[in-house]
Amino acid sequence: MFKLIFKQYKAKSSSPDLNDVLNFDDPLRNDRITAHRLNTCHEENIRSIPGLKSSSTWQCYELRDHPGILVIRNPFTERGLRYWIARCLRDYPRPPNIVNLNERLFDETVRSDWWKQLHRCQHKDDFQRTKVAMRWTTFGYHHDWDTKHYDDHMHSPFPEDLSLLCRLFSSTMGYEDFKPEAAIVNYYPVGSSLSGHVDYSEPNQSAPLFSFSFGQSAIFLIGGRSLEETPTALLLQSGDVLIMSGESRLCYHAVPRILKDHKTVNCDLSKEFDDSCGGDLNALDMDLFEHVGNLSFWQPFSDYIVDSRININVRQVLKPGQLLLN
Ligand SMILES: O=C(O)CCC(=O)C(=O)O
Repeated sequence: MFKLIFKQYKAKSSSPDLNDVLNFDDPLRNDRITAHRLNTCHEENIRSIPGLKSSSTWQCYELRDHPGILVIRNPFTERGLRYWIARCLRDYPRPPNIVNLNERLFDETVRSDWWKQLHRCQHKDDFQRTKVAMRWTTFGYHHDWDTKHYDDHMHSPFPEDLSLLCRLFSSTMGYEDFKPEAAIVNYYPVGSSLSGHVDYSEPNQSAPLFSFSFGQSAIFLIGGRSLEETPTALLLQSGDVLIMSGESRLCYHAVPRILKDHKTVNCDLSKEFDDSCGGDLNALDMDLFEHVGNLSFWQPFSDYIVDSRININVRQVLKPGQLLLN
């Protein structure tokens, strides 16, 4: 059943039927979604990270048929969204992080600074080829796509800003001990997809998985422990935070379709008040946080997400008390 529904949403010939896709903009009209209470005593911590709206405005939902699947509908300010998009495009795909770019197709200059070299492309075709070639970057423990194992020797530092963001969300969800140890940033040009899979490479399979969506929206399928079970389709929009926890942590999931429906906000935010600016200014790259408010700086990032989605997928790898993998 999972594969059939995946194919239906992926089919390029038709525009997808969104009638059965759960939309968190109109959640409580649907009896498959319930409101989920957050641990709001963390407001002070939330204010410590610039780019997040006050937690009193956050809307969190749980899926009735998939206990443990939680969605926080975009808790980011416009500047916050821009910051994370820029981090994913400009900074995260650089060494020592690993990227998918094939060494037979791209030389070292592109593989080590894709975003910079992309904007040096002289020809439109070259630009497009280089743009859509970037599909993932990994950091922390690097996922080995062949063996599906992590290795103590395949590890790069986990960025402090993303670590703080994840620890904030995990404590808000009641997972005080969550440790962000591995991340995959997935880049999805419109027309691409990710087929059904279960994330079982982590020795720690009881810690939740945090997934942040930016740019264009996606249809996300969440199924059960077997491919026989009928999945539920959700609409993930820019800024949404999806948490796979509890019994849903080891369920099949997929992204059959990227929709081109998200309009980017291109006003100049440089003079605008960001309600979270009082935060701990060392937590983020504050130069970048400042610069994304400037229209000419923001424009290339905005152009990228006009036809692309970015997903940051963060996992804990080690079990509590475990120091090494091998
Ligand atoms: O893009 C997404 O929303 C999901 C990504 C995912 O499932 C993965 O990286 O394992």
